[in-house]
Amino acid sequence: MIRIAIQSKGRLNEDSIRLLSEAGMKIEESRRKLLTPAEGFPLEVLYLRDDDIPQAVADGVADIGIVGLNEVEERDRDVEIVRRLGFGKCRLSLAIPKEEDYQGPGWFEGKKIATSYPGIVGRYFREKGIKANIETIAGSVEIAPSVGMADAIFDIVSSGGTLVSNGLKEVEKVLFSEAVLIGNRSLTEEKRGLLSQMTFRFEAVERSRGMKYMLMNLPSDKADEAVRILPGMKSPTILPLAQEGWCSLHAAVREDELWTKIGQLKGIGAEDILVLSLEKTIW
Ligand code: PRT
Ligand code: ZN
Repeated sequence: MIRIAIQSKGRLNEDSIRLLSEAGMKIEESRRKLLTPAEGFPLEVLYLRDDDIPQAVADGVADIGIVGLNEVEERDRDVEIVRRLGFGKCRLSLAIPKEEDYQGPGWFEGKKIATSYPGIVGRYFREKGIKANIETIAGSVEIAPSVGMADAIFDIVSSGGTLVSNGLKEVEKVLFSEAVLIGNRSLTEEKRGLLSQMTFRFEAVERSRGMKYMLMNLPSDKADEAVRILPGMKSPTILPLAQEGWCSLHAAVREDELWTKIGQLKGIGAEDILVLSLEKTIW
């Protein structure tokens, strides 16, 4: 049995549960307690606030966890970052009132910076040799400059909309973050084995994201050209059809290239093109 800590509610909760479920580890949400067993894998799920997840994993209260890299860096606990998970993407940035003239990080010398991430921004200023006053506040950081609590802020930015609506501009991007899978450093042999089975499944899920499976009929003498258009995982599968001179071609394609590839394949005579969603890709 391995225990994973995930965010109990908030931005990472849904995507964490979806990832587990797509990897064959279903959590019965209706029977949800602080600690809930998953179906389909020897896994139990511990629901915590994201702030507490790095420490829970470092102390072994949970064996592994899913949390923003920003929280891992801020808490500075000794945990292993097993892999990036590709969701919850954001950045931690310094922002100042938009009318200020900004020439570089020297602007922050002697200034007051409001943030919920004093650890990360403190390290940044130390590395740059800048002395700034860091004011730790728990929430609504973005309003601090307009109410006179601070000269600037250091906060999470995603679209940038919150900064704009508070009259601020982003001037330094300090950390790029996303959800990461973290692990305790002294897992037993058994738990290491379970973790590697989990990461194998996560890889398969991630690899299939944004991929489609295509089937089509093609004149057999165009098969070589089609192979050049569709490199696929090794190469496309080509099967003869009952009708003389025709074949069926199967291949996995990246979704962002789908329409270009379809255009090229139609151009060499492909017909009856089917596009299916791809659930898992195991290599
Ligand atoms: O209750 P708990 O402590 O568990 O949750 P929380 O309130 O501390 O965190 P939560 O659920 O808001 O965020 C969890 C994690 O999601 C963060 O630690 C980040 O790793 C990640 N994440 C991704 C974000 C955002 N995007 C995000 N946009 N976290 C917060 N924001 C906020 C940000 O604070 C700011 O107020 O969104 C606003 C900025 O968004 P834009 O789009 O206007 O720039
Ligand atoms: Zn939090």
